[in-house]
Amino acid sequence: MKTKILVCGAGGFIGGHLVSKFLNDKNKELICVDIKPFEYWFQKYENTKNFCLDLKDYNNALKVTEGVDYVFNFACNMGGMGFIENNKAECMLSVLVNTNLLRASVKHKCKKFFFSSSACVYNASKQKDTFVEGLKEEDAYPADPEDGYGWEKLFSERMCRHFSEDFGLETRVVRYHNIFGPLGTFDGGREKAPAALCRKIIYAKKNNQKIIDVWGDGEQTRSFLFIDDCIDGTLKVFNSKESEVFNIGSEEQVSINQMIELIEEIANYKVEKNYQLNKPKGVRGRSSDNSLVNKKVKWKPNLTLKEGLTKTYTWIEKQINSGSNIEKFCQSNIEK
Ligand code: GDC
Repeated sequence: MKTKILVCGAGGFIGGHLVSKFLNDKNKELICVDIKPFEYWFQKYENTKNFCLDLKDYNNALKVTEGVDYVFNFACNMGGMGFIENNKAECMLSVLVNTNLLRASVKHKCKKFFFSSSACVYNASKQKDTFVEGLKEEDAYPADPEDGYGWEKLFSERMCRHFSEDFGLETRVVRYHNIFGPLGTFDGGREKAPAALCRKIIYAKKNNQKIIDVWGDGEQTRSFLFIDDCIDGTLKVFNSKESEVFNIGSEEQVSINQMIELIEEIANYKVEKNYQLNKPKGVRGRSSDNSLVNKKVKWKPNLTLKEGLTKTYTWIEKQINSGSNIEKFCQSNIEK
């Protein structure tokens, strides 16, 4: 008997990479779901069962979870700061997806449920300075997460915990810290800083421009995790016996200006920066503390930021040069 795995949000960035990782395993049957029409999926494969469905509808959640062993939920309405700061209600509506999937997984007696949470759950007071101490899992409480998106993630984390306690559904939850890499969003409004800044420098170099727009003063700090490390960490947590919430992030904290310098080196092209102080900036400083996940699950990232950015830059440059239209999907779920 093959293991039946459901990947929700399979047309998106992390979901797509997980499906691709599972593809060669002949013992797995893959069911892929995304709200996006198929032509907008970052990765779509012939030998998987693919559904374009809205999981905010409980009947759809029931349909796709039937007979499934493992559920991975990456499905949510999200993006970088430019998206989540301006679409708080849309982001919070993702709670319906996770709620429906949890209920349907209990009903169909699924064996394990994975939920993708975010570093946006962390308490704002711990992120007020640049080059902050890495956030430990316990720093999510007392709760004061990112408005909208972060509250939804924190609530859904707790729902997983209580579904586990009350209904015996085994759950795994991780908090991703700004995941980046090829086959992800780099344009259209949902892109995060690594892809956005690669894109801006690629365009500047192509068009011989000397100046790029940078949101904020460039001194704000973050850590960024390359997608291959993210998938490795996700599977290590999923397959482990540990059921607490873990960070999946990098401890290599840089300022946005420092990340731009790395991209300049990769591009072999120098730019001047037009700092846009009225654009979405998010927290002042954020990074991951991996001690817990390292101790309990034996996971740590392998790639440096520069190695990950090199792969990402090369992929985005190829998309831009080939006129790819991969990133044009930006749908509102609310009928106005
Ligand atoms: O968008 P993001 O990568 O999300 O932005 C990081 C920092 O980079 C922000 O301070 C932003 O102002 C700055 N920045 C400078 N220029 C640009 O052109 C740009 N585009 C973007 N997008 N940012 C720019 C993210 C969430 C995610 C996810 C992760 C978890 O917040 O948006 O949905 O949950 O956190 O770590 P970021 O890191 O603030």
